[in-house]
Amino acid sequence: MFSRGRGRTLMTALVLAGIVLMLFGGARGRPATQAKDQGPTVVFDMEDPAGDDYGPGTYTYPTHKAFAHPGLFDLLRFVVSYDIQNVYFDCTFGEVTNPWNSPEGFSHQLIDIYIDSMRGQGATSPLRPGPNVVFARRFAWDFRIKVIAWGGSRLYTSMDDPDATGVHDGLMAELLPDKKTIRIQVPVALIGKPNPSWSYYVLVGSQDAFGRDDYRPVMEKADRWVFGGGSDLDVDPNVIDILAPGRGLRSQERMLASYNINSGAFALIYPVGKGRAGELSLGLGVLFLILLGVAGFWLVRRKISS
Ligand SMILES: [Ca+2]
Ligand SMILES: [Ca+2]
Repeated sequence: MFSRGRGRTLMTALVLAGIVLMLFGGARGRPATQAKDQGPTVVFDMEDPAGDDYGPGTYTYPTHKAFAHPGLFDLLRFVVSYDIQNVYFDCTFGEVTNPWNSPEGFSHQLIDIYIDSMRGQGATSPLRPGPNVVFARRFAWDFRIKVIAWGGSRLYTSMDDPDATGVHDGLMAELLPDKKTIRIQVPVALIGKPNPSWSYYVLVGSQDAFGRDDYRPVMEKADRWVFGGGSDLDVDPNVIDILAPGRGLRSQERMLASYNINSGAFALIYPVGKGRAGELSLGLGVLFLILLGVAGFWLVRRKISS
């Protein structure tokens, strides 16, 4: 039994709730935390499921004994923080070993971080062939930080040519004292202070000096130095783990399985971060407004029939 005035008040409240939901709803990732004891300020912190170091769900490790350590390519957590001088990207793995004695303390991981820091510009393909993925057009990347051992870590921008040498000065990769976290530090002067609106693609591959852009290939059958469980046609992603939610339309498994052998289309992947939250809450807000329309229609009909 709505009076006209009460109905209008209700509609106004619902419209306002819809707008609030679109603007602020569905936030993902943890909010920025305050700096503790002069330590770096954390701007992004996300866990990745354990045990998903299998690409789209089928990949298996190479058979050489150097790879007989479960968790080498299993990303567990990704944290972005900064202080006055540097931005720190901390990638925690299930296991880190250093059988070939790199000075950085790890031998296996290739961590490829593509950052969308500027809306409306950037690139949707990787800088060079290697990972066999493409990035979502709405989240085109602006910076790429490639992390490998033996002094090979580099910073690139989406303006770089594929054969660009990248920036090495000021970058440092190291294994933190927990022996499971690889940290790459990049001067703030090079990429700016990380903003909570940044989105991240974090790809984990296996460092292979003979692979394209240092990515160890995934084949149909695993061998001493190649992963198995993929395809011998060079379309399947050479990515073993990516930072992604454990379920849903944009889970790792769904995204990395989205390539097409017949057409040659690479897997399409989406980033994580606050930017994605805006997209999700927009979806929720639109759904809310549709429900609002239905409710309004019902109220009007009641009024006409009474
Ligand atoms: Ca993982
Ligand atoms: Ca993952």
